[in-house]
Amino acid sequence: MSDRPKLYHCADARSLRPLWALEELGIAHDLVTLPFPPRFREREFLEINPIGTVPYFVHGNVEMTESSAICQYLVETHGPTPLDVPPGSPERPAFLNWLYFSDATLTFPQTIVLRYASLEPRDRRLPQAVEDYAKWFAGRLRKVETALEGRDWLVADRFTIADICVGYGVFLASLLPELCERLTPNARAYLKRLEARPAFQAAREKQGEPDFP
Ligand SMILES: N[C@@H](CCC(=O)N[C@@H](CS)C(=O)NCC(=O)O)C(=O)O
Repeated sequence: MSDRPKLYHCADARSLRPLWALEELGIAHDLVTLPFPPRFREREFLEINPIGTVPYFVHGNVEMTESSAICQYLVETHGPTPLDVPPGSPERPAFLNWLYFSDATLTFPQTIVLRYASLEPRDRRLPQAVEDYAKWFAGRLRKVETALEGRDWLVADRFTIADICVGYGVFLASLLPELCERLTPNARAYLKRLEARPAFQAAREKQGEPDFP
């Protein structure tokens, strides 16, 4: 495939997962950073991605909209790499579970908190939803906290895209006061290790100024 991958992104949104993976893998790419939410603030984007979400990823005739799936695609197309845990590895089921867990289970309650604590106009904010889903997030974070007991990374004793995908959720929590206060000790130490990675720093530098929360 000859085309450079192209990633549509909003600063610090879930598209940070594939942007960070691109940086970790050293893949030359084109980055388009949009204002958040692009559905309202960049109407033409709907002609490119009708659901209006980021990430939106294009590579030749490949089009993808799921942040964790794009990370998986990148390691599979640009590997072999230690960031992957390939089929046949004993840790593969746990690895896949973290990839799916990252968005469907961990980030889902975070989006409710973000939306009803700060994105909606003041008269549409829902403190009860914020409190309930912050608690829900904390319950789900317990799985991460336990997995990191005595370990630096989630699976296979090394940094993988599972850490990018789940680690993004921990990073996002640190940006939201209602969730930051619920971050537990192992998760906080994990976040420090993640933020120290040059590829994470490069991704955040390239994306420009965040305009949310
Ligand atoms: N499950 C998708 C969710 C994508 C998604 O909802 N992205 C958010 C950004 S964090 C978005 O674009 N929201 C703006 C909107 O829905 O208008 C993924 O993991 O990438």
